[in-house]
Amino acid sequence: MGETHSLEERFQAYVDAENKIEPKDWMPEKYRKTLIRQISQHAHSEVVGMLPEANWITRAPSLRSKLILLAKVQDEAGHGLYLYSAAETLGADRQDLVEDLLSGKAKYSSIFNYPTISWADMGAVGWLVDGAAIANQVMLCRTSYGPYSRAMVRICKEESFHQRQGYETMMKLASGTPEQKAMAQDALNRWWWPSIMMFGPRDEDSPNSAQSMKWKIKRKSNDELRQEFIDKTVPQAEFIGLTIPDPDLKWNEETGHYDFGEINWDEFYQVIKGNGPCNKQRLDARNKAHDEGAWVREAANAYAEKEAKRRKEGTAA
Ligand code: FAQ
Repeated sequence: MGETHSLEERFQAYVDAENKIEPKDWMPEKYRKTLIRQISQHAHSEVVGMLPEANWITRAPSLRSKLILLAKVQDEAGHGLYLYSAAETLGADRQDLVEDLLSGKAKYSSIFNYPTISWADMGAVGWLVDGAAIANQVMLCRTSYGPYSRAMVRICKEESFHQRQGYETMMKLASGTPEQKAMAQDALNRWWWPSIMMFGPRDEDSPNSAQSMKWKIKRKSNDELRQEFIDKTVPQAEFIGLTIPDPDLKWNEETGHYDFGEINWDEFYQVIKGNGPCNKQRLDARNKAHDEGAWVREAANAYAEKEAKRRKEGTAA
């Protein structure tokens, strides 16, 4: 017991000195579990996050926008793959993680349980959802676990391209016909509150934050990141002539931040419990894709076995 205590102390001192923890380093079991939980939820979010946008690929209004959207959705798949690999370095089995997603046991970001009903939603998702994701992920580039932090560096570069393409779409619509501008405003009205919920519960209601901050898995709290995102996004909305749907939103000279209205936490908890507008649809779509992809996994396994056998025979000869 005494020895475990001193190992934990040494671990904390190592983290405090800004060293990265690598897969083969000793780590407290709870550190490992917390990371597997967070990284796998993040991976699931990237994978489920492809669905709301994939919905618009066939209906993108130009070849240019179709190409961009297709590339963006493909990037999200890549992010999911890096993140599952990062979780594997902690000893997690990818198949177990995927099964937990498909059965509805695992969480993924609340934001992907809202519908994308107009083309302007592609703008709002890129601008707001990727914008919120970047705020969170720039902080995670400095997370204490090496493989996660390195995956985040590349992911952030791609997300910032996504954010810009979303903002460009919103800018175009907002400076278009009155109907287009109304479409952009409607998308902002529907995506604003779910986007600021993405950062998770208020700090005082966040059970994992204190320990994750101590271990430097998280470098900034949920509320700090939410405030950063709001402060950055409000002027962007003003610049393109759109209105944030929050009557309580007001610049506060004293704090140097925007004050904002009350978030509907009941809605947030309903969505993460599985009762959001699209939770069922999203899980059904993932299960269908998984079932329809069975032949690809079988073929890849058969090929790997054949190659291994060939190599073995080659070495024997
Ligand atoms: N949705 O104690 P905390 C993207 C859960 S970006 C669902 O504060 P923590 C890119 C939380 O897991 C989106 N559940 O938790 C993209 C915990 O549940 P548990 C993904 C949420 O971990 C863009 C409970 O509530 N980004 O995919 C949410 O310290 C466009 C208590 O919360 C990441 O995952 C939520 N919004 O802080 C893709 C970033 N918030 O496990 C496609 C990495 C909280 O105890 C298109 N994750 N919960 O049962 C993180 O930074 C953290 O996990 C937080 C939550 C900040 C999300």
